Amino acid sequence: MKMKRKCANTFFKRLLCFLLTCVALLASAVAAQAEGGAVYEIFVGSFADSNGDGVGDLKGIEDKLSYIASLNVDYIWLTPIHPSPSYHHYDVLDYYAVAPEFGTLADFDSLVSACADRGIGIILDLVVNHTSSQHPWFLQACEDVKAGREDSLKDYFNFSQGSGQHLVPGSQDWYYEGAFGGHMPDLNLDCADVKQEIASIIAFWQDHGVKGFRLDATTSYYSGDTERNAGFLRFITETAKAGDPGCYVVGEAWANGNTVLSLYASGIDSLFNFPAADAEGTFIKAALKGTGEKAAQSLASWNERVKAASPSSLDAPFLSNHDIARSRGMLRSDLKKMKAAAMLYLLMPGRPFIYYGEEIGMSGSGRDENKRLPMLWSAEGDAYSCLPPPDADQEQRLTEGVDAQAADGESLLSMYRRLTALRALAPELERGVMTALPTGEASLCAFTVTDGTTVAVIVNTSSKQDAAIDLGALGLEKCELVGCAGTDAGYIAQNAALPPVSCVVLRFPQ
Ligand SMILES: [Ca+2]
Ligand SMILES: [Ca+2]
Repeated sequence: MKMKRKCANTFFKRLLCFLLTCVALLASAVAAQAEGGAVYEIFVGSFADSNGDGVGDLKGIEDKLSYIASLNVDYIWLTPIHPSPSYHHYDVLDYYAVAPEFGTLADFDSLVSACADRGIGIILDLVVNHTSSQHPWFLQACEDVKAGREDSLKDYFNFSQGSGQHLVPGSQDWYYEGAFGGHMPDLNLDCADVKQEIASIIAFWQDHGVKGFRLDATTSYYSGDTERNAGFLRFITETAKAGDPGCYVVGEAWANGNTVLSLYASGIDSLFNFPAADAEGTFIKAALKGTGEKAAQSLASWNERVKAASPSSLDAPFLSNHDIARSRGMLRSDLKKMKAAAMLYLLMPGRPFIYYGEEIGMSGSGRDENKRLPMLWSAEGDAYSCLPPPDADQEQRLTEGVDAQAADGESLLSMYRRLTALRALAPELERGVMTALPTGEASLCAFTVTDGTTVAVIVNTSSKQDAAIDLGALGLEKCELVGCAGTDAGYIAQNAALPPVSCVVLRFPQ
């Protein structure tokens, strides 16, 4: 379809009028705090090592804040920072402390303060389905259950006599629940004292300036019982918001769409959009095959269901995380397809999550350690480079680190920066209502998002073909240009077509 000349002229005139304004807005948005921005997930031990021991740490993150801020993020999610016997720290020994290899509580306070100066909030990983089997609570509880002590810590965990998942050390017939293995005993979330502990942990870190929590393993709170899981999510969300009404709570429910939607009944702010992530998810499939129109329909339907389940919620789209293979492999190391995937998830309504290293196209698949390889600051080596997690059996295949990509306007990193800056100009994207736009072009992911005002997002997911836009037919001919990426505004105006792997954001007149 070709756009009518009249529409093109109208659009071109408006474009010229607003182009300079947009450039100015873009510059100011980058300098100031981003609004409706993304979250940057950092696997702490693999990001930036400030003291040369090979392990990423809090001081390293603080030293790299200007880099993180260049991605226009509102929050940083830190994987667990607490003392733990494991490199990933998801089995916690002490919820009120910072792991010595990551730094001190003073380092944490310093990081929080430096982030606040840039308008960035810290999200902590709240791992309360289970503790470490070396946690003092569990060690004491095992002694209590063996001794038959009633007024004790034995109610903190789920013990059973005669049969069960894991034998209590030193016992012949007492067992305990550990859904993720014997080293991670499940807490008894019905225990009033455990709930009080969780409330104290939340309050402790809020006192230290934490602005949000990412809840680990929420479908394992009560395995297989979505209603009780939603009930516990409600307890945590209400507790966090009682301490700080602005606290942001996002849950990990690695489950099918219906389960995720059911959990939104808890009133939690966000649940990760697992159905759209990973190799079989909407974003990767659309970027691989160029099926943007189908993606728009499916994502609009998802967002409608999320809003219906909980009107105040916001979707949390992402490509990959520390438990999922790097999207580079799924996208066959094709830079164009990696850019298309970035356009899709970074311009979605809600709050997108960027897993560290995705913005430069890092590799890693197979065992978990490979999904958590050191951030590639520079192929030549960098003072902040970390060692790989122990037992990683893959090397980093990416050869151009942050330094090289920052200097290359055509790099994936430059595209991420452009897209997150563009997102910052469209705050409607955070909480707005999404509606798919029927373009009739299979490669175009086109939709509007309304939150008072309305923006239109159009992404050409094809890596080979231009895609025509009939602005008049879509009711977009009076829209103002907010910005674009992968193309320049003049090209759009004159050809009314989007080149391969490009996107445009427009705003409807008020
Ligand atoms: Ca270190
Ligand atoms: Ca559990």
